[in-house]
Parts: sequence; structure tokens; C-alpha cells
Amino acid sequence: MASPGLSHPQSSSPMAKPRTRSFWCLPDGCLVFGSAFLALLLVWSFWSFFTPTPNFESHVTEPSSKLKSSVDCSESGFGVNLKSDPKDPTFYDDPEMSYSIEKPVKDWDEKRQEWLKHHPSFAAGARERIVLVTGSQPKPCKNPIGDHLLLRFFKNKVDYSRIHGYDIFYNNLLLHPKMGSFWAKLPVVKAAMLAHPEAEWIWWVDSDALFTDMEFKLPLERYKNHNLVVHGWPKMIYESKSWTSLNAGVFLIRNCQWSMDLIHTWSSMGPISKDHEKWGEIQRSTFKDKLFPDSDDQSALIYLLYTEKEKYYDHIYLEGEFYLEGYWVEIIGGYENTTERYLEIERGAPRLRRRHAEKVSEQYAAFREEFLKGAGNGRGSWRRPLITHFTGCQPCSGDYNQMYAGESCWEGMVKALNFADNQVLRKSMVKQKQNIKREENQGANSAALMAGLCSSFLVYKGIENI
Ligand SMILES: [Mn+2]
Repeated sequence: MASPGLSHPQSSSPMAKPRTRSFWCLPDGCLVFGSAFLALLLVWSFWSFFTPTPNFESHVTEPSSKLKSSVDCSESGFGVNLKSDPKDPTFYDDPEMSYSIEKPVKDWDEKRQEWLKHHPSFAAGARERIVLVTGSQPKPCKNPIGDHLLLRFFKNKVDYSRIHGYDIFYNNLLLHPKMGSFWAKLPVVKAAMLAHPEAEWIWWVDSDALFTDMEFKLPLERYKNHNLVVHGWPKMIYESKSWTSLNAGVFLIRNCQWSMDLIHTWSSMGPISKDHEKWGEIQRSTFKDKLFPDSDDQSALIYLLYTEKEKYYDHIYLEGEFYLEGYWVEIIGGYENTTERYLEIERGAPRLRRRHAEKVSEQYAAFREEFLKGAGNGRGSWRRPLITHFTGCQPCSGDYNQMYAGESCWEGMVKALNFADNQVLRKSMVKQKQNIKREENQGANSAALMAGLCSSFLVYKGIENI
């Protein structure tokens, strides 16, 4: 596997955002205006003291509506208007418009643009807006601890999305009856694109993958000329012809016509195609290391890149520099060292130990960047990996690749989930001089766990001062 480089994708610390200044307090006239305002405030406070109900409105208001007096509640905190949907027709009014994976979407760029024109409050920030999409099967898990694991995997994605201000959508229904298993994501991603014209990007993250760096933000600037971002290596596609030359379990796809066309072509190698079996044979004969006969989404994408390089290569960014997703086996052994290195940084940097609201934590991530310059990225690095992917372990079915002991899958997952969850708690909810203690699952117990005999999978031991 190609070794990712050691450079830093975030040298310009994109997490830092300018703080909003009070617009009325300009240097000249500030004093005059300020004094006038203070006087007005004084008069108003006396007036309101003697007037029980400040009668700004002509009708009697309910107590709760007083809270609204200074804020237009039709606007969310991000300045987008969640209530306005003008009558002008958009693509949603077209009866021919379908979310189905089988029906191609045409002129999507124009349609999306038109929608944004009618919803101007979404235009600001639209270029960077991301909707994270994930999901799992519609039924309860066969693995006795599967639903618990999936819940924690989902919580992890909710945490990451909340910290970075992304919307998140979890799907657990097959949107097309034939598109099950690894193919299920494509109908969901397409539907999410149509349902979210306000978003520039849809970020698919598998249910068996989790964020293990809650601070790291995608370097979107790097992808400005690309429409699809996947973890992958060109040499492995064009020289080794390997079916693992990229990983389709995590990808970022631009909400545009190019992506609609790609999804259409891509899914036509899946179970909705009458040639599905034939595609399996073609993939196997092209990628010799592919051992199973069925056509799969990952091989299908690699096949497109391999056979139609001129058409696709320039639009697909193969991210090999950091762990857009990383193979859990090569990652999880490094968590302890990473934790220790990060704690060491915090011990020497009071600024990083300052308690803060979670909403401003990107600022602290930016502060931390300067201490991570020597950490490297990807394999061999002590930087937290962005995403750890439990490829070959299925948390819900309990199936796993026979090259691992099943226990190592579940123990590894718990370790990764705790590694990430501790970051969330330490970020803003626990004092930096405190340590989160958990009783980790011991190997000896895992047989019992798998049999569903032990419900106390994780015993929370509390927080201790360090
Ligand atoms: Mn996966």
C-alpha cells in the first residue's frame, strides 16, 4: 500500500474564522453613539420598570413570545431562513422529478442554481456546506452487541457533525429493493443530493467507519477542481490493478450534474443492471486480487477510473495524504501513543487547556495545529487519524474476515469509539486536568459478550483528577 506523505494539509489553519465585530461600534462617533444608546437604555429600563407589559405589538402576546422580541425566529443561528419557500416553481414541483436511482437526473446544476436563487439565505456559505450521510440495515442486528456498536458509531458521526456545523442524515431503509449491501449507499447519496440543494457536498461515511480525529477538517480548498474525493492511490489502480486501490466506504461527492451522471453509470454495474453478473466477471478478470464473484461498488468505481481515465481521472481526487479512511489494523495500535503525545502538548500549552464552548472548538483545533507540525500524516504518524475504518468486520451481522479473530474486531471498535468519545468530552465537557476512566472490554470476556451474556459491555468508571 502506498505510503502517504508527511506534509500537512492544513498549514493555513482553515479552522480559524474571523470573529464578528459589533457593527455599530466604529471608532469615530462610537462614543457619541454609545452615550446616546446608554441614555436610551436608561430611559427604556425605567419605562419598562413602570410598564408591566412593553406593548410593542398591538395584540396580547404569550409570555414565550417576549423572547422573540429581539430575534427574528424564522432565521436560525446560521442566518439561513428555514421558513421561506417562495411559490415560484422549482424542480421539486416537476412531477417528472424522481429520486429513484433508475431515473437519470438532467440539468441538475441549473436546477440547483435556480433553487438557490429562490432561497438566497442559503447562498452564503453554500460552497462549503456539507451533509454527512450514513446508514445501516433496516433490521435489528444479528450480533448481540451490534445495535449497541451501531449506536455508538452513529453517535460518533453526530458528534463530529455537530462540532463542525454539518447536517447529518442517517438512513436505515433500502431505497431500492435490489440495491442492498455495499450498493445501498448510491440511491441514498443520490436522494440526499436532491433533498439538499443547499449543500455543495455529500459526505458518505460507512456505518463501520468512525471519526477518530474530532478536530480535523477536510481541506476543501484542495478539492475545488474535483467532484469526488476518495482515499486511494493511482499506482495501485494503473499499475497493480488492485481492487483495494481505493476505498469506497468513505467519499465526498460534489452536488452537481457530473456526480449525478457518475452515480448513474456507477450503479449500472450494480444489481439493478441485467448485466450485473457479467460485471462481476469483468471486475474479477481485471482486478486479479478480487476474490469474490459479485460486482461490487468499489471495483466498479476503480473500473471506471481504469478504463476511462481521460473521462474520470481529472475529476476524482485520490486522497492519499491523510486517513480519509484508514485500515483499522494498521491504526488502532497507535492510539495510546497519540493520546500521550496530545496530552503532552496540552500540558505545555495553557491556551489548549482553556475551557470553552464546544461551538468554538475549531479555534482550538487551529491552535493545536502548530504543535502537530512534526506529527506527520497517515501511516506511521502520531497525528490522530481522521477516520478509522473497520473494513472486514461487520458490527451488525457479526461476520468478519477470517483473517482476524472476531474478538479483535469488536475490541478494536470499542477502543476506537472510546478514543474518539474521550476527545469529545475532553474538548469542552471535562476539565483538562481530568482523565476519563473507562473499563475496557477484556479479551477474556468477549466470548460472553458475543453470546449476549454480559450486558455491561462498557463500565463507565467516572472521571479522575490527574
Ligand atoms: Mn465499510
